[in-house]
Parts: sequence; structure tokens; C-alpha cells
Amino acid sequence: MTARKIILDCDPGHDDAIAMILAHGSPEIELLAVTTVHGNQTIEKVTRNALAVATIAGITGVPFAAGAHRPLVREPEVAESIHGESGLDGPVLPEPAFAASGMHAVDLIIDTIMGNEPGAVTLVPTGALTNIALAVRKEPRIAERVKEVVLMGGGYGGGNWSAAAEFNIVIDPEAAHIVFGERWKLTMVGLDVTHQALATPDVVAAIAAVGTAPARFVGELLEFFGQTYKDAQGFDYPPVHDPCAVALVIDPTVMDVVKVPLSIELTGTHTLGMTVADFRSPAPDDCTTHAATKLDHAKFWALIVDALERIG
Ligand code: PIR
Ligand code: CA
Repeated sequence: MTARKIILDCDPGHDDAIAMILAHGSPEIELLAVTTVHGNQTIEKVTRNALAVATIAGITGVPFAAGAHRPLVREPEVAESIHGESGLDGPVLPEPAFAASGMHAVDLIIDTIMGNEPGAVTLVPTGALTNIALAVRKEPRIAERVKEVVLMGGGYGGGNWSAAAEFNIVIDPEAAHIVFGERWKLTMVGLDVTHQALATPDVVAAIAAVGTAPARFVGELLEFFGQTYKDAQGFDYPPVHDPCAVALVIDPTVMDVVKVPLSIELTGTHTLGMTVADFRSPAPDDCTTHAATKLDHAKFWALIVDALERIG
């Protein structure tokens, strides 16, 4: 097995933190870089969180870089109601053991893709698409050079930040428009599947049974995330979005995916940031966009428990 090389572009964020841990603990993945983007909290906070998570999980030798501090066009917006004031409220975070590289995330993304073989690198964005849009505008050749883009964002069946739109897309819809419109293969791992990735009591128990410090950390993340999801959105158990995108790269059988044209609504009064899927007829041959539709819940959570057991 040759490991899949990925760049994780994220805004930790409780579920982003779990996505980092899943990537790090999975032999099917080679984590080439972690880049951060404004979103769940400010760029300063999410970058600090990413470094703290790396410290807890023992992610070493992987470059980290901070990226865009705000969306391309719109005013910045954070998800404090879900992720708290720090962006990762709940567990006590350690002082990060290392710093981010001085490089801008956009340059780290470009250099990593261009410095690897064509078709070698998969981009896994789990936050707003600002960095990815800027990267492909700065170096358009990354569009042919990446293997694919597998992102958490959007959803064809409704939103979470508005009735129609999901947070990662609606906070920077212009960036999403650029990224969804590129000619690379793109898979939207949206709310349609991530709302199936619920951290049910059996899952929480299986994670607790691992018994290590990173597993306890994930337990504390899920406790806080579960409470805010209950208070803010009335969920019985929290949907753990971002690791779903990593899981699809690890194991393509963990979810069903269909090819379907996807476009981003940029002008709607009630539908700004909606990911519009055209299911009317079979997707045309030149369609490059895909949407995940159904999650294997047991398989998904087994990947996370296995990763935690490997991290030790
Ligand atoms: C989760 C997020 C934002 C808002 C809510 N309500 C819940 C973050 C997660 O980190 C995930 O990447 C995505 N945005 C889900 O909308
Ligand atoms: Ca996220």
C-alpha cells in the first residue's frame, strides 16, 4: 500500500482537530502539511489550536502554516456558538511545542503540490475555501497537478448556517465558487453525510476505552461539541463533520459518492452559499464534481478508534 499524500487545510475547530488526529493515526495517509484558514475562529486562534492538537497527538515533522485571515469578499464570521471563544473550548490546551513555519499557507500549498509528482497530492479542505481559491489563482498549474480535492463543506439537502447553506461555503462563497469551478476532480463531503457521522454513546464509549491522552482529549472535545450542538441546533448527538473527508481518502468504501454538477449560489436572498446539485439527469462526461451521499457509520468510527489506538 502506498499512502495517500494529503494537505489538510483546516480551522480547528473540534471536528477539524479530530480530522488531524485521524490523518496522523492512519497508515493509509501521509500528512504532507497542515494549513490553517479563518473560520470557526480567527486565524490566530485556529492556528494556535492546530499547533496544540499537533502537540497532543505527537504530529512532528509536518510543516504548519497560517493562511487567510478573512474571506475574499465578505466580512469575516466565526462559529463561536459551536466552538466557543477559543475555537476549541472544552479541553485544557497545552502550550504548543512548536511554531508555524513563517510561510503563508497559500505558498506552502503551492510548493507542496508543485514539489510532488503530478497526481500525487490530494487537497483536503475542512474550512472556508479562501486559501485554496487563492492558491489556484496564484499558481493555476496546481489544478492539473493535484490528484483530487476532497472537502468538507456544503450539502445538497440543506444548510446549517442558513436554511440553504453550510458554514464553510457561506462564509466565503466566492472562494467556494472558484474551487468548485476548477477542472480538478472535486468531492463534496457535505452535511448530507456528515449529519450521519453522529458521535453516539457507543462511539464515545469506544473512544474512552482506548484510554490514552489523545483519546481523552477527543472525549473532551466531543463532550463540549455535543453540548453546544444540543443547545444551538437541538441535536441529540453531535455530527463530527471534518474527519469524514479524511475518511473518504483513507477508505473509499466508507461512503457512497455520486457524480453530479455542483454550483455555488452567489446572489440568492435566502440561498447565498447554497451548493446547488443538479440531479435532473446523469451527469455529463465532462462533469468533475461529486457529492457524497451515504455514510457507513460503523466503518467510519472504527477508522477513528483505530487511529487513536495507533497513536498510543
Ligand atoms: C460546525 C462548523 C461550523 C458551524 C457549525 N454549526 C458546526 C464547522 C466545522 O468545523 C465543519 O468544518 C463545518 N464548519 C461544518 O459546517
Ligand atoms: Ca472545519
